[in-house]
Amino acid sequence: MEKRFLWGTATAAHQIEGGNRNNDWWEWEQLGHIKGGGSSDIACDSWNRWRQDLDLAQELNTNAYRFSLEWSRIEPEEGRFDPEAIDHYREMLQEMRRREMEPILTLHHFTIPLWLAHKGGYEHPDFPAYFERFCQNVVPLYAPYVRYWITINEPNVIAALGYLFGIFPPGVQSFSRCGRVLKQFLLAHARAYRIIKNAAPQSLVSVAINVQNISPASASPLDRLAAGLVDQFYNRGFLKAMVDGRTRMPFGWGSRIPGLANTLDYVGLNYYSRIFIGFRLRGGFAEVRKAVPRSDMDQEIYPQGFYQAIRQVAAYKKPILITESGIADARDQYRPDYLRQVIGGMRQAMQEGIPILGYLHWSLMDNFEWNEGYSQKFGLYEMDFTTLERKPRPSAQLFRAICSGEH
Ligand code: IFM
Repeated sequence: MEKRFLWGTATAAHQIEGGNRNNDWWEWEQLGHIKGGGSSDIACDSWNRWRQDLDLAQELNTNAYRFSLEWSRIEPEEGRFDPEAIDHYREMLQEMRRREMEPILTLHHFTIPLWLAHKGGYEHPDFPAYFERFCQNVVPLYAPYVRYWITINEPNVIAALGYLFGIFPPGVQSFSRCGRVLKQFLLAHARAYRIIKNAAPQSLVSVAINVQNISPASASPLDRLAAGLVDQFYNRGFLKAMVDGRTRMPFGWGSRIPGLANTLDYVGLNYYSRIFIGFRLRGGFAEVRKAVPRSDMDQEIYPQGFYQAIRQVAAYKKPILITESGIADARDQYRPDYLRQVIGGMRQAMQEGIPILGYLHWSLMDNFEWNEGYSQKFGLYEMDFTTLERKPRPSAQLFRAICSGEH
């Protein structure tokens, strides 16, 4: 078990690297799905500036950094693996080790190579095998440097936004297809888990699950029922399946997935906000909007829910790593208080004996926020997307003080 508490920031390749036109998101951007017409073309140019970004992370006095591999750079064509891209990420890992920063490596964060997207993407029957092949080609090379692995970032978000609400690629709106994709992620995770454990038996593997605080819109039994079901489907089902190896609604009816049981070494927890759910005759449930304080991204500012989210995932009796938490707040009006409150909630949970390995703030700097483009600013560093200058927000100082034990 890690001795030092991990304090860090989190990023994802497609959101910061720039200069890559080879994945499904790039194509989605070209189709005009992004707010403000934005594209990931340059993003933060971190493909070239990653050393400078590690400097920024170190200036916060962090000792960990979470980032992701861009599959479409590493395997730009089916079955062809690019040695330069592979070396690029290895160099990053080596540099982090030199700086005594713990890398937390995400193998898949929202994007797939175009060749795979054009074949049917996550729904292709061989998606788990394609992911396995990708992992086989990178995991043994990176294993000497990595202890904490995340196979898939927010499988529940990709399934919900891409296959139920249709606002992420491929823009599908179908409950059954959403369920099928979740099952594909479980199959893919199980395969990746084995590869990682074979290469590095001591390493710890998880997904990063997005946990929303889901509350009933009213005290009515039907609203409670609807909220409970959404909570099960969205927050709980995937992790439970990783523990007992069985499918459940919405991705099955109890069948066993080979190799899946006990593939949750720790819980990677991403927390942002709360939603209210009400019962509806048509569709079963709907989000109910209440008059609550909201971030720039229209999410309720609800740091109080963080403690509850930790309590919820503590039920799996595994160590917890906070793999993301943050707020879209261009003017840095609410972030300092948000930070103080989530760290307070985390400390309370730790005092109660819940094992927490670390806290990784989303995000190091403003970046390409998927369908929201550059309109949402999650960064501790403010980014000028014209000059690519990075400037610390006041919250960066606060986070530095927290990481230094001064708060
Ligand atoms: O930017 C995203 C990230 O890619 C996944 N989790 C939520 C973040 C903020 O919306």
